[in-house]
Amino acid sequence: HAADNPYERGPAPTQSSIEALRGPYAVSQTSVSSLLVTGFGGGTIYYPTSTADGTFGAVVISPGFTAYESSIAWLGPRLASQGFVVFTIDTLTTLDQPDSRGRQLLSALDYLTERSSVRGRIDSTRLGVMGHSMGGGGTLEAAKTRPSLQAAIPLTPWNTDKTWPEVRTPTLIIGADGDTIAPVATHAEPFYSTLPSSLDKAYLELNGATHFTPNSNDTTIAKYSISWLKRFIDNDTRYEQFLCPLPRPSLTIEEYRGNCPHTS
Ligand code: 9J3
Ligand code: ZN
Repeated sequence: HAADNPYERGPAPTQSSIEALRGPYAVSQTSVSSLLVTGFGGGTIYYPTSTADGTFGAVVISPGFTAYESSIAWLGPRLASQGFVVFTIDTLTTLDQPDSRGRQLLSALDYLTERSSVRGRIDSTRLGVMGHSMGGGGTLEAAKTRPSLQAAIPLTPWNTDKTWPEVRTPTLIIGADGDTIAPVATHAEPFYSTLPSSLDKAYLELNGATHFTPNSNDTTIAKYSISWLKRFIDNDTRYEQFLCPLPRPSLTIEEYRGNCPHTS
């Protein structure tokens, strides 16, 4: 319980609590104008309304090529209501490439923890990154640059760099079996395989899914993202039960790879 882990937040999880459209925390939001920040394109911060439970870990999420914050907005309240501060961002231009998106994720994290109106609600030692497509490629870039990050979740990631042995951040890569824009055979799968074998890492391939599945509310993406963020940003071992033993193939899971039990 909380006496053993000062970072755990919220009640003991169940299958239904991680699948629910909303978690236990009521969520507020505030928008960040692109005119008032540098290094990224502004966005929306979703955060637990109450301050009664102390500080929370935080996650920044980047959209993909040609896309806006709106394309990943569903993740804001869905993750924040489980007990995280979540910042969905716009990029400087919609054409920015993964390396730029990686730098923008880090600029947004720095804004969030150092200057934003919710900075006092965040534990700046417990941070993560996520992103869709080129934003997922940027997620890997951000983790490579800043090994102090606690969790990374690339969603149907796209990158020309196919090898990620430098990453030290626990990483859950989510691919889609029907992705023809970032096919898993040339993107998500080699990204996963080239992460260090000693790293806490996992590969979830969605069944019956496309490149754009991460752009709509999706319970499989949500439940494993929540579990990964809780396990590695909050050190909350109550969520290990959803990650190990490895989930079996199902109607929504084509394949799941990983190393269990987790070590960090
Ligand atoms: O962010 C993405 O959707 C990347 C896939 C893409 O459109 O690449 C084309 C260069
Ligand atoms: Zn590489």
